[in-house]
Amino acid sequence: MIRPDRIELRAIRALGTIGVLPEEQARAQPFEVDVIIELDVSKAGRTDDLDLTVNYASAISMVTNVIENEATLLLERVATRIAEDILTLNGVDTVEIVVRKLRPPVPEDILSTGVRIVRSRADVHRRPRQFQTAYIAMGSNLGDRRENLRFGVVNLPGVTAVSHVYETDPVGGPEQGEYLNLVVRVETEQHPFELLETCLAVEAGAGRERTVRWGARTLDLDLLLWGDATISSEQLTVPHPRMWERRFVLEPLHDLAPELLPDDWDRRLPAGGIKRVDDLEL
Ligand code: A4P
Ligand code: MG
Repeated sequence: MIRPDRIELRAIRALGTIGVLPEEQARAQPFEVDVIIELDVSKAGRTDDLDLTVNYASAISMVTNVIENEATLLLERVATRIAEDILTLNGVDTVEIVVRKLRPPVPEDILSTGVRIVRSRADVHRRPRQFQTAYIAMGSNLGDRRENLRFGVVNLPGVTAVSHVYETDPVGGPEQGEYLNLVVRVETEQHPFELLETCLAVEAGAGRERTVRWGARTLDLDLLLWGDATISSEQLTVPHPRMWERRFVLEPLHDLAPELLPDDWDRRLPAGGIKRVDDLEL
């Protein structure tokens, strides 16, 4: 049998607080991870199209996120969590993960301790996945803004509530028109990185072209909150790093989940630049 194609990411390094010894909990230690992904790259090889293969940046972000942000005791758990996240990437059926703790704090002279696991999508999906509540902000200031928002709400899977719609002055970026903004609640089985991919696909469906940062856009989706997870990586930061300073985010979020906002949110933000308009007709 011909061996399957593989993508190999070797020696991804990150610092994490993982381990059962007190000194392992006291300060972050160096880890090294290998990720070997089995997937058919023949189409990407023929077409040079990134959408037909795995974006290394996403896989690397998943690794560093688990190491840096998830407090766990065992390397077995770290390896399993990384495998679960990588298996959510399009086209990935089997993945091998090696997690090494470099220079572990034991009296003996040892270079690394480690765990190697192989998991397939079937292993992970046998366990029922849990639903999480996430909040996503949508904004549009190009084209038919209301229709763009409607497109976003209808095409994003798992939407269970939609805030009022607000017309808002643009914040940051070049001269541009006023936005329509809203926030939706979704009940989702998708992990945060998967949900981000879904958001980017919905933006693309609405004809979004990325030219200028903070520039005008047909439809922008920002993942605000995913359960109470904290993620900080190049690909994804949750909670959304700028949400607490933005009235165009907090006002509609307050419609859906006032308990998630600090008591003084309204006083702390500059007033104005926002007015409620008709709700979406879905
Ligand atoms: N990314 C990281 N974290 C997240 C997250 N939590 N949610 C990464 C979504 N994306 C996240 O985003 C760039 C990359 O950010 C994504 O590919 C993802 O990997 P983008 O949408 O391409 O870029 P952008 O939107 O131009 O930049 P940015 O920094 O996301 O801008 P914001 O914060 O989205 O702000 N004024 C009003 N009144 N209303 C608005 O809706 N929106 C913006 C955009 C500016 N001013 C506005 C409004
Ligand atoms: Mg954005």
